[in-house]
Amino acid sequence: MFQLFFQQGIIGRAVTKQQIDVSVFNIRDFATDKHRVTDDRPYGGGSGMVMKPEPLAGAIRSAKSISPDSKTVLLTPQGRTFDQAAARSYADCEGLILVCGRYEGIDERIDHRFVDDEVSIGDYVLMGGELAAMVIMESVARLIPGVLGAEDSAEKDTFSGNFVEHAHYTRPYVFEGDAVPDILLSGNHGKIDEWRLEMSLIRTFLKRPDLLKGKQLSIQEIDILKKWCADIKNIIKAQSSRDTGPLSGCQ
Ligand code: 4GX
Repeated sequence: MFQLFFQQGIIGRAVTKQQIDVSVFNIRDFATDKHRVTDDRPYGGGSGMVMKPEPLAGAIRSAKSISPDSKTVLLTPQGRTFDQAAARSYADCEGLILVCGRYEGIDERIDHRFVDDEVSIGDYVLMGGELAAMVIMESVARLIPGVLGAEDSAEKDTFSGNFVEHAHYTRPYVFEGDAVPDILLSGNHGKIDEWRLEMSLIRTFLKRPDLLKGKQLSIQEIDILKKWCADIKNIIKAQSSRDTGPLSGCQ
C-alpha cells in the first residue's frame, strides 16, 4: 500500500530530494513464532482479533532506533480528530512513527508503553490505519519547507484550515454560458485580494458556518460581513415596504 504512495507526485519528489525520509515496518517481520502470527483471540472472549504486543513492540522499537526523537502516533477512531492545527504541530516534530492497527485494535499494554498520541482522521470506521497514516503523511509533508514548489506554498492559503477558500477560475473565459467574474480580469490586484477575502468569508458562512464560531475576526473581515448584512437588510426592507410579499411585516 505504501510503496506507490511514496513514489508518486509531490510526496515522491520530496522523498527523492530527501526533504522527507520514510520507512515502512512490517510487523510480521517482528513476529516471534515460526508462523509469524501477529494477531490473537481477545482475553475475556468475544468476536474479532487483537494485535499481539510483541511484534508491535519490536516494530516500534526498530523505528525508534532509526528516529529516536520521533513522536509515536496510533491511528484509531478513539483518537482526537486530526485537523490542520495537528498537522502543523506534527510538521514541527523531529519525526513521526505512525502505528497502523488492524482488527479490533492493539493490546492495551502497547498503547500505555509506546504511544504518545492517539489520532483519528474522522468519525467513521476504516479496516486499518494505513489510509489514515497516508492522510496524516500527506497533510504534514506539504507543510515541510521546500516540499511544495514555490508555485504553490502551503500557507499561501492564508486561511489554511480556518476558512473556506475563495472560488477559483481558469480558462476558458466563458464555460457553458458562465463567465468568469470580471474583477479577476481587471488586473487590479488590490481589488482582487479584497474580492477573494470577501468570497472566502461569505463562502465560509454559507458552506461551513461552524468555522466562524468562536473565531477572532479582523476589522476588515467584520466590515465585509456588515456589508453583506446591510445588503440583505435592504433586500428585506424593499420587500416589506411593498406590503404584499412573503416577508411583509418583517422589520
Ligand atoms: N482514523 N481505524 C484502526 C484498528 C484499531 C482499533 C483500535 C488501534 C486501536 C481510523 C480512523 C479507523 C479502524 C484504524 C480500526 N487500531 N483510524 N483500526 N477513523 O477507523 O484513524
